[in-house]
Amino acid sequence: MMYINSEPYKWPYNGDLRADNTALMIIDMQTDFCGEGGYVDAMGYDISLTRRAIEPIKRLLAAARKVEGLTIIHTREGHRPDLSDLPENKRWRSAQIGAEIGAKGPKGRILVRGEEGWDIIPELYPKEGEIIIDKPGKGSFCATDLELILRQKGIENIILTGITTDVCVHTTMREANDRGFECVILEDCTGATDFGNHQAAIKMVTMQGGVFGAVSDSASVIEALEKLAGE
Ligand code: C5J
Repeated sequence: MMYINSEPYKWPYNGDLRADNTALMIIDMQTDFCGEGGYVDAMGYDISLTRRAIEPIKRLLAAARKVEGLTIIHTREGHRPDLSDLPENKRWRSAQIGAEIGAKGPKGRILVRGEEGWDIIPELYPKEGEIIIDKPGKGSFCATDLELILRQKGIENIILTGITTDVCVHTTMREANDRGFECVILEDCTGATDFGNHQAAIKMVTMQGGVFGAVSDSASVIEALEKLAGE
């Protein structure tokens, strides 16, 4: 049995934490969400709030890469260049706030696949063998093959990191929890466009005894990963 220190219960609930039944998910660490000239920057938000997750994820990813058999999954939110998978109300809303998805920005067309701003930041770029899920929405399960991959690999536990806490990370956590996956979100490996929303999103997870799973941090998970790696 192995547990990670977390709130409001020790994670995972059944102590069955193994490399081969666990996935680390790193959600949307793209220039568009945390880089200068990207989507979040264009909307006028303070990107230091999303960039706070970079260093803790970097340390976590280095530890995860040493664990043989652990699944590492990166996601990218974005749309086809012809915008055929962009709902009109999403385009309209982004235009209203001055960062129209599909329009040209300093880092290329905003949230369009293949553009500079859409890609994962160099500090956290996936290595060969790591899975990349390209998704058109907030949740990582919507219109993707994520669930098929997780079931094929026998994944039961998901460690959630990335940005933004209250939007794509939370939506993915809710989708995963409803499907029976045992989730933990790492407070220092996430960030939102508003710090109060980040805190609220983290607190929400802990309600009702852990309604969507548990909350932990990078140090606690790294300790467990080091044990799994036999260090
Ligand atoms: C948003 C995300 N905020 N990755 N996407 O639109 O959270």
